[in-house]
Amino acid sequence: MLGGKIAFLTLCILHSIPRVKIETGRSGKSKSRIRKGQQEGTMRIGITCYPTYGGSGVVATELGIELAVMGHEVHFISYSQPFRLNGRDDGIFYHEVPVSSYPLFEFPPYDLALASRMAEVAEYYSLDLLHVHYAIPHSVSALLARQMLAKRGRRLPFVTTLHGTDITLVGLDRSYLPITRHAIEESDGVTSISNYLRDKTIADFGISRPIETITNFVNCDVYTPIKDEATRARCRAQYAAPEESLLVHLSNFRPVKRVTDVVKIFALVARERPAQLILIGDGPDRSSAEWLAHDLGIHSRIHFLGKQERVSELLALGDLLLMPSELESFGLAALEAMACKVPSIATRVGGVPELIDEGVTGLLFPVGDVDAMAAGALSLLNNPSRLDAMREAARKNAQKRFCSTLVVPQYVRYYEQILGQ
Ligand code: GMT
Repeated sequence: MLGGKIAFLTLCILHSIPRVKIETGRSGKSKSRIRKGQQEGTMRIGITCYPTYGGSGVVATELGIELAVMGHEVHFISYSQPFRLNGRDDGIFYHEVPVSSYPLFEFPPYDLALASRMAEVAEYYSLDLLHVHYAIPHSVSALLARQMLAKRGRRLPFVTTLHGTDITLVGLDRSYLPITRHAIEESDGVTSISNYLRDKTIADFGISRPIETITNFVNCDVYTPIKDEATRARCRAQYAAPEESLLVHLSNFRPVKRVTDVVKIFALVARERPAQLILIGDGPDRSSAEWLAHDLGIHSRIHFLGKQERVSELLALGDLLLMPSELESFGLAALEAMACKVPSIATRVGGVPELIDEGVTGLLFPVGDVDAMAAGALSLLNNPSRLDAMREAARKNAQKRFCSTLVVPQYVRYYEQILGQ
């Protein structure tokens, strides 16, 4: 249904596992929400990211939450509170970066305000290091903050994590390339969310320093299939009749996501079998997608849900995720779906083949080949035993390779290595 249907999820709480839970992770450290002062061996980490909708902000926020659960103290420094932070998590602090405008400033210098705030927060809260997500302009601001504190005899190393468009689009703009390359070279540590992005950064920017791949991750307790079939059926019924297939898409609706391809693929699927589509997210291409849905006469079968907080609960309702992106350095949405036992119909681009095991946890196609993607989706939907096998494999792959309990300790070890240098 078009027109910003409000998700029913408050009425349909599926598997309300608290995001921050009490357990012992693989790192062996206590994961208690109750913090009585800082534990020995823990760090004070400043995290900067884009706080709005977007994969890098999601990863940075989830990382901060997981680090805090492990006993580290986490300070988010950004122009607004990251959207997945609810402000109640213990061990997490948020510092807003005020950017004052002045008639002379046609472009208020956020990167400078950020550098100042980073240096202040690092000093006032005795941060051990900064971790910036998305190179531009965060790594440049961190570099300035490090220099400011060095003058005062204080060490403030910083780690830059590359996410994708900071390299593939923005960083390759001639006006940004030299400063981005400089900040990457000068970072105390650099990580990339896939080998694809690591290799591309080294090749396109002529980087000589090592870049460590630490993949994106998912909290496998939050992103989890609905165990109880009756609950799943009840919640699914809000969107699809029992005999209908339910396809899902999750993105920020930027052109790179090719959301109109999602609608075209769905139209071809819906021509062959009863089906519904859930679109989660919002962004510049939403109205073109809505227009196309009307034009193709399938708008009544498409649920535009807009931005949602509890995406795990929606993903878990789907049979398949559609991710026909022009490029994905990783494809976090596909991982989140996988963890919910939902395989993907995706494009064979960037880092996606590192995430999706072709034919096992999803199907991959050339960009723009909507006919092939629709045929691929139908081949699975028409073959329930194959789809079931793929669903099982998707969840297993997420658990085996991408759970936060496996990946977050890699960041911790990386920080320790940087601090020990
Ligand atoms: O393209 C986006 O969705 C935004 C961008 C971001 O940095 O917010 O996403 C990139 O980072 C995500 C998290 O690491 C990855 O999962 C996406 O694949 C990547 N997007 C692209 O490479 C186009």
